[in-house]
Amino acid sequence: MRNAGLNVLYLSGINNNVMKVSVYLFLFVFTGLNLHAEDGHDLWLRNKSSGHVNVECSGNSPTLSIAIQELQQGWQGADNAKVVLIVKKDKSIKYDGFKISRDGIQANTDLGILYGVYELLRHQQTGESVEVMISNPSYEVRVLNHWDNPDGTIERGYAGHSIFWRKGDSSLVVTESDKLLWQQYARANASVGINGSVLNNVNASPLMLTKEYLEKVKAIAEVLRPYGIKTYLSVKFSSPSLTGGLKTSDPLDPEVIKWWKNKVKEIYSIIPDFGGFLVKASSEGQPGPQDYGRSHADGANMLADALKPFGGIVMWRAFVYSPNDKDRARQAYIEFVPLDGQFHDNVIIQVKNGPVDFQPREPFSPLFGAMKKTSVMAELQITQEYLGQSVHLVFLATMWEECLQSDTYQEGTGSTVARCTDGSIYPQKHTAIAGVANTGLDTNWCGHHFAQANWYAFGRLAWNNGLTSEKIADEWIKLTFSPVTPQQKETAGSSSDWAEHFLIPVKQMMLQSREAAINYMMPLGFHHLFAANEHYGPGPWWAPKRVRQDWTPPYYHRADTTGVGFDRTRSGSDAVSQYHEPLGSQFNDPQTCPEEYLLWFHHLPWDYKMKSGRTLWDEICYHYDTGLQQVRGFQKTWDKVEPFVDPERFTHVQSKLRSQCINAQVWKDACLLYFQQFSRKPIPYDIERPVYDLDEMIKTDMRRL
Ligand code: GCV
Repeated sequence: MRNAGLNVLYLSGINNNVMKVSVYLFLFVFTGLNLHAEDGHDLWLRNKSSGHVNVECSGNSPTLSIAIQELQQGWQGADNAKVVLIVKKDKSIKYDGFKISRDGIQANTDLGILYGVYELLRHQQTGESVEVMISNPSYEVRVLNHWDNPDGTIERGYAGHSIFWRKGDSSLVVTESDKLLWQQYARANASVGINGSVLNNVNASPLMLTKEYLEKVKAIAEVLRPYGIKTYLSVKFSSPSLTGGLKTSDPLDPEVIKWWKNKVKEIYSIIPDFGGFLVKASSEGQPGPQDYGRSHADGANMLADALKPFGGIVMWRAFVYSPNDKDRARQAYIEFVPLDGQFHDNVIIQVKNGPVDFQPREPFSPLFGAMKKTSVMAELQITQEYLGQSVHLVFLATMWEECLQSDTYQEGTGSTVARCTDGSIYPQKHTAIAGVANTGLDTNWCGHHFAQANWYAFGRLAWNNGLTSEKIADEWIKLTFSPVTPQQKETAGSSSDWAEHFLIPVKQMMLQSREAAINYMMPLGFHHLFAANEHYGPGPWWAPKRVRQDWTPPYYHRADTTGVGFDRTRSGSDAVSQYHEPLGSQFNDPQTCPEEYLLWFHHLPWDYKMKSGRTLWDEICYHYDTGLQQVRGFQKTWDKVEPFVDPERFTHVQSKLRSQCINAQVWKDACLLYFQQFSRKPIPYDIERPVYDLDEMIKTDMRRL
């Protein structure tokens, strides 16, 4: 159901340009309901050609054929123009980069040509002038991590089941519709420069390495290959003993080494361009080298050596923590920094952006820049596990930009996370970046139309880690929502009308959306306040006895009547000392610690004076309320742009925003009422009162167990 009071609402929005609005209203009433419906399946690739293009290409390959076809299908330049595609070595072009000149596109590889074509079309379709340019990717490997299980479920997936795997008798059958979907998936990835897919969950099933599953991987790889997407697999470290019939999976055991070598050989015999392995080992109960008294380096190097002759890599995750240390946030650094220099050159250590776990806001992981003789890559989470899943509209590019542009100071000012991982500072043999995918079988792929923007943003940042979120949002909105049919164009009016009434407000909403989520979920450095294991709703009280303490919110917020926050200062857990100066000292002192990280690093009294002059308690209250008000603002923004959006996508997003608003209210009420028990202070009287009852909320969450 669309907004029943639309006409009234829309009219009430008129201030100065009555005529223009009347025209919109007229068009909306008489044509708006017939706006071409869109289900979102075409993603940001909806634009069709508006004229003819003559393509000249000397080479011949499946990838070049796609490049030619894309140009013909999406061309929006001068009618009958000529474009020359040339594969020719040029030292200024790196990896699969490309050069766009007046005549056409040049690259070292066929894939570079395809990327150049997508760039050219993107410029045309977003109205950006096409200039002579060289574009090189920031990272060699730009990979999606799918947490997909062999039975088709997806860990932390919110957009339906896996596009690769399913359960039942037909689980390993490959149909024509499977292939079509994989091809559409590959095309979307290639269009933003993604060049790898890890096809299964890091909590890996050993099944994946069996002959039957490898045959399916082969079928997937064949569809992905022309688009330049390499396939990778997550592997279970104990596979030799689980499926190989060996007594051990000790990485130094000769039989184990031989088993992996043979397995790798078998994989390359059927998938010659296989990319390599992703490994979660000795982490959250997964088996690993430490089960045999060996180090992460022993484990990673053994696999790397097996892959080396074939050019494969190992992405070894640093997501490790045990309940025994006093602070989960310190542990990856403690385990990995002493191993710096011991990893073989085809191992890349994959580090989550923050030291805990993809929270709405974390400082960057101190591992970035600290491992100077090891390739290190960032792992970002595209799927919104901790950010409202596929219900909340949260544009994540701002979060990733914040992380990538954070200065680690490891090699002086300007040693940003981006530069510490892309080879500009350290001589890494391989450079890479990973994003945990948010795709599934939902028609719109991501569960929420705006979640597509996060997939898009990951690809764009992986290609160019210096892009701003503003630029990415701008491109995505234009590609995803610009009017394409004559009817839509008529409704939208001139491009400046469309920009004023659609592009600008929607972009603003996207750019504010992550800060809004932080405000209503976990402002001022709060983290992990989630109820139960679902990681959706609030549960600052949630601490069942049977659950490990470091999986419960009180471990992180430490609220009591004296104050709130995790003391990670030098007199606390000392996590601050893992940051290079001047950051260590800056974080250590509440006066110099950025307020957005205050409760991450400090336990402070409720009446601690904030920069605004308010007490900490009042500031917390205002942040929660601001977050809720921001979501209400997003609802207004969206309702107002209705004339410019097809009804299908409009109503979908409208309804998601309603749910987001309800959830933001729950977050605000739950956190304020819960923490108020400790602060013993009133919620400032100019703030709207909570509407939910704390006991009820606690009961509901307990029932969800
Ligand atoms: C794949 C968090 C998530 C888990 C995930 C894990 C990881 O703990 O909640 O679902 O497991 O991170 O990244 O390995």
